[in-house]
Amino acid sequence: EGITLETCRSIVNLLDKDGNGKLSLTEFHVLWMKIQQYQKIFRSADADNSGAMNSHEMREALSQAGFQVNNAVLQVIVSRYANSESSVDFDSFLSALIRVEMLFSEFLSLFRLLGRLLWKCNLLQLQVTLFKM
Ligand SMILES: [Ca+2]
Ligand SMILES: [Ca+2]
Repeated sequence: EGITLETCRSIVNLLDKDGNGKLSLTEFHVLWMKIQQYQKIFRSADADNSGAMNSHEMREALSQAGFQVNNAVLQVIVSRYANSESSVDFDSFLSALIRVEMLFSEFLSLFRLLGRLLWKCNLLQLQVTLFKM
């Protein structure tokens, strides 16, 4: 099964840690491991062996990949990536998981940034408090 150009682009965007637009050997290695991992998840979540994910199987796959999503999010993902028979083939599955992973990592880095900001605010607060004493 082939992988579309769009999937390739999202993969490169996600894994290009140094942002040079290319995948180094190390980055490529991460990609390879990821594809194998997702392939394993795809096979194990495909309960009826149809070679595609329905929304129920998709939820199982996402949870195996470590992403707990609610019904609303699941519906959005499935309607975005499913074909006319409401099933998600491997290529779309790969795009979907990579997209979800990107969103989660963006969310995490936002969270970390927020944490650092809060920490700085606390330090400032502490300095102000100490100064007043
Ligand atoms: Ca790179
Ligand atoms: Ca299936």
